[in-house]
Amino acid sequence: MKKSKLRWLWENMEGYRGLYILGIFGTLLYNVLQLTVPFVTQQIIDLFLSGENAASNLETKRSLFFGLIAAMVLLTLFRVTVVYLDCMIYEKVSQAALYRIRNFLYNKMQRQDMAFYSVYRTGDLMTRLTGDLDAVRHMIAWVVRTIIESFALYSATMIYFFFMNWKLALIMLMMSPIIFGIIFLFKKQVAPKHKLLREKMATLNTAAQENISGNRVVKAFAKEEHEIEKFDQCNSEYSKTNIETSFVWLRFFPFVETVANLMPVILLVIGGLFLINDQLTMGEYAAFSGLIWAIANPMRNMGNVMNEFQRFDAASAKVMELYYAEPKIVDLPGACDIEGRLKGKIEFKNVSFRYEDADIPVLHDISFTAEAGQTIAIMGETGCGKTSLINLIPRFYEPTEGEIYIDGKNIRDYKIQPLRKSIGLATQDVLLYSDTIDGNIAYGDANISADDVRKFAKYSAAEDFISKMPEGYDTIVGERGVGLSGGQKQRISLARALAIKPSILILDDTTSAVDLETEKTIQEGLRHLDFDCTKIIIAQRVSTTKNADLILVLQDGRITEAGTHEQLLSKRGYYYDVVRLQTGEEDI
Ligand code: DUT
Ligand code: MG
Repeated sequence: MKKSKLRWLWENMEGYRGLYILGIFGTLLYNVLQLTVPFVTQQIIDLFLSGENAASNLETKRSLFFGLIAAMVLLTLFRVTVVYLDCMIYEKVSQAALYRIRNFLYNKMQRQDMAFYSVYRTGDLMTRLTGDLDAVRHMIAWVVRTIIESFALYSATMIYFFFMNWKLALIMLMMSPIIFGIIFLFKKQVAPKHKLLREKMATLNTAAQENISGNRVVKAFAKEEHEIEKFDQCNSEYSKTNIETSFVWLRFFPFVETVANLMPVILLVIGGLFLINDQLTMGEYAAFSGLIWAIANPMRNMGNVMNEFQRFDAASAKVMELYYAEPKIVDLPGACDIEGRLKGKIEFKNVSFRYEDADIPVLHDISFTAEAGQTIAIMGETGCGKTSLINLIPRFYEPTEGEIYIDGKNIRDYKIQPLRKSIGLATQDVLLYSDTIDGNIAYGDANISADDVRKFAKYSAAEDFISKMPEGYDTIVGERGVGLSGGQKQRISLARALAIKPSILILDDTTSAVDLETEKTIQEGLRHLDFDCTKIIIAQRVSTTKNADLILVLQDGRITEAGTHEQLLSKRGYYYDVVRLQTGEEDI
């Protein structure tokens, strides 16, 4: 993980490194070419304007005079061309690196564990993919370029100055350490500000994102004003931090500016003395004076460069954290593929589970067996650990103790992807994509035919309401299934789980929002599927559970009752009470 940020950037320029180096040479070149005009001007002044033989030179060396002017024009044109091509190179390389990093990050995020998503806020992840990445691009395209530019200009000019008059050049050079000292102090003060600024930006994005996706809740509670205020708070803090960050430079700016502005004054005084004492020609003085900006401007730029560099530093730390994040749940060495279909026998052996951030386990010593093709119902009050239990089967989380076997093999010994592809899961919190209903049902297997889509919709008792919609299966459902009722969404999510013809079907409260009649149709559909599968159904209704081969009652993360409907009734425990409550009968 502790790789230097610049090295990381360099690695991501793969395929474009040669071009980038060419770009850097281009920058060096066009900055050295900045000297052309002053250099030629110096020659012209000394030879043809102010030198001793100026008048006769103009007569005898006329062609040199025009040659110098032509060289000046041509070199200037050449310089402009180099600048133009150079800009294109920086743009191309930075975009290419950005493209690569962005894809890589997205890929990384897709492969993270469920636990990852409970740690990182969506707004923060979005910031990494947008604002932070932009700061990274800016580093490649602008910061590096400006540093090279300043360095090239400054050094070339200094070398030229030394050749013309080393004493005067040395005096000019002595101002530089002062600037470096100031910039160093500035860096120390501004770095933490940029880190803070980056955090504020993520907070702001999180606030906006949560509000957009949660706007229904906001409306339901009429909390618009409150949310606007909350956002305003984040916004003003972001804005305040931005201003503070800019003000840091303002504190140092006067000193840098004073030093930069002193340069022409020093030149005027000391250069003037040199001129009077004949230690400097008029042409040389003009060259010094014409190029003094090439010494002063790089100094002025340093503040800006340092600011942007610190922005890159804060942003790239965030991007790299994601770049090098590794999911904890991965294929074990030697994990095997799944040939053909799984039979679907599931065994839990003394499984306990605790969430990483929690102190106490949510599941204790869970053991049960589901034979291939059986239906297992899980019942229990809210928060007792039902969803946590089923999340262990596709390895969304790993048990802290105990093992889970499918078809007699530890699930850790299967490769994750084929394992998950064998499991059809309809989650408790239904999420549909903004796509057609057909597209949503066929999500797990894009190749299934329209007839099959219809068939699975029938199993899920969704056919009726879908065909009544204006555009049937081509109706586009909004983000998260806007435009559908809760029960309709659940049925589409069930059809989606069925459409991959899974060996194991897991339904997490999937019929909680449908009426009893529809539920009966779904039960009927599930009994007559045209493929074999083991079903694990979490449900609160006795009408769903009573036909199961095995009913598990979960209380506080422990199985307290297990058996068939009849067996559990005769136990007269929790299940018996639930049945009495739901049927309204005093005695069964
Ligand atoms: N829990 C966590 N972290 C999570 C999810 C759940 O700590 O990411 C806790 C909350 C709860 C316990 O685990 O105390 C069991 O949650 P689960 O979602 O498994 O409960 P459930 O039986 O599915 O409840 P419900 O019927 O409300 O869906
Ligand atoms: Mg649940």
